[in-house]
Amino acid sequence: MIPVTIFAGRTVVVFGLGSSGLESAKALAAGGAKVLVADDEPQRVIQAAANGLESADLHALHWSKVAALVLSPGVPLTHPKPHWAAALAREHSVEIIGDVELFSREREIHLPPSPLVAITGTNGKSTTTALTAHLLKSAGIDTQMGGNIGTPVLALEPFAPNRAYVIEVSSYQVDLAPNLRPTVGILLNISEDHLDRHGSMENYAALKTLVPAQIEQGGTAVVAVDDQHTRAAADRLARAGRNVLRISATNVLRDGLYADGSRIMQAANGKAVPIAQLAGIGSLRGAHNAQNAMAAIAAAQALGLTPAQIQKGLTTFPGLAHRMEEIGRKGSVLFVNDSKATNADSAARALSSFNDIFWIAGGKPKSGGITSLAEFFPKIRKAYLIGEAAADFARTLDGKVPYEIAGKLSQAIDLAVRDAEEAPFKEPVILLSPACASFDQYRNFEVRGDAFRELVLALPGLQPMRR
Ligand code: UMA
Ligand code: ADP
Repeated sequence: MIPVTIFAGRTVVVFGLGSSGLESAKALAAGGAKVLVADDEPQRVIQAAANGLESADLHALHWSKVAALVLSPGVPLTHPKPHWAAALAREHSVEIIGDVELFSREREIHLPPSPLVAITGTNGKSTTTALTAHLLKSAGIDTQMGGNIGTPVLALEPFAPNRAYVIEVSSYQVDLAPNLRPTVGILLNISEDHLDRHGSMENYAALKTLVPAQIEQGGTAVVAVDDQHTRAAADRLARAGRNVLRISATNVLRDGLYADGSRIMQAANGKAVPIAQLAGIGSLRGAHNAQNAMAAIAAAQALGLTPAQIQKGLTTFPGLAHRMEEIGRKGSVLFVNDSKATNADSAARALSSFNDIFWIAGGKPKSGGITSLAEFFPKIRKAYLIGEAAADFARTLDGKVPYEIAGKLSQAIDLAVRDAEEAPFKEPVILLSPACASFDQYRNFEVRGDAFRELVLALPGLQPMRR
């Protein structure tokens, strides 16, 4: 845990007692603050009390004695309307911050500050965070990884000389972290998401842009310029004098990193040299992963890794579960778990990354269905449809792609194995990339992906992938 000392001797209210709130409360108490906690769920408050935390009725509180309100990222700050606890703090001019802000302020008083890589974007945050941490670790750097990816930042090991931190930050967390000053601030991409919480696309894009904008002196702002929002952001940051490193998975750049097939090129003044190779790295297939890989490479370079160290790290990256996760092979058939693809946009990434696909799709449908995926239909040898969306998906595929209504995942796998094993292709791929939420049959996408993995691993003759 990182004890938070900056509020020592003062009163801080922590609202929201999930993983990040509980950790904030403990870290503040360990650093000498008087901590009061609250949550809309009485059960959470009872649990916190059992952990020795003192609760408070925020309506009856002497707010003039409160130094800060630490809000959990899931609690609405501004939209659709400010949460009542945030409104109360504002009424009394008490600052509202999050756990990432506590982390950042604490980091700044431990000199010299530990290197910090902060990663945001609409998609690819977790993959880039895990890959960056993996590159640093495999080069022997003492590395801590956390944030939105799962481990609350204050649960990480305390600051120490030469200990590097790689954190994933969501837009909710950025909104509560006005002093995030990373050594490397990465912005991957911006597309429409979470507008209910930020009010407008402008607000959302502006928040995301704060991550590269707030780099510390001498730091590097890494921006993938593959969409209009991030391109505009990179130009603005460069005009404001930030040290911007552009990366692109889709275009040749004069300066920065870009992908040429599976080679990563480093360009300066229009001259480019290859600096890394993604060919044959199963966990980094696809243009989207080239974007993630370049961002991680840029961070690793900024932190002093050599090209050889970077290549070694890329080659050994196991990838994240449920995101184009290679489970194993049965003969020539490759099994891939992409359960995280809960919408058509995400499924498109996987469909674009493979050929000769035996596609397992369906679940709880999302609006728009799979009509947007038509460009990939020629690569799909057959589809196996599961869950509530099956009938709708069948209508879209009718006459274009052979399909069977499989109902359940186990049935879909059996049918797909039967077909793929008989198919004449070099590497048939049985791909679970549902383009649907999981809630009709599973608790969440992780449980769905775990079920797929277990069913596949139980197939006779299956060679599991080494991870
Ligand atoms: N709560 C209230 N009132 C509310 C809302 C929430 O009292 O109006 C309380 C709940 O009762 C609960 C607590 O707040 O006790 C939950 O807080 P939280 O939702 O902020 O969740 P944490 O457990 O603290 O997890 C948070 C992140 N959650 C969100 O941003 C929603 C986790 O990201 C993150 O991994 C964790 O901190 C550690 O940093 C999750 C996420 O879904 C994975 N993120 C979103 C995403 O990726 O799209 C942004
Ligand atoms: P996040 O943490 O931002 O949700 P993940 O790394 O968990 O992102 O990836 C989630 C899904 O987003 C992947 O399964 C893939 O479909 C898609 N994805 C991953 N990286 C990118 C990227 N750079 N651009 C667009 N989509 C991506």
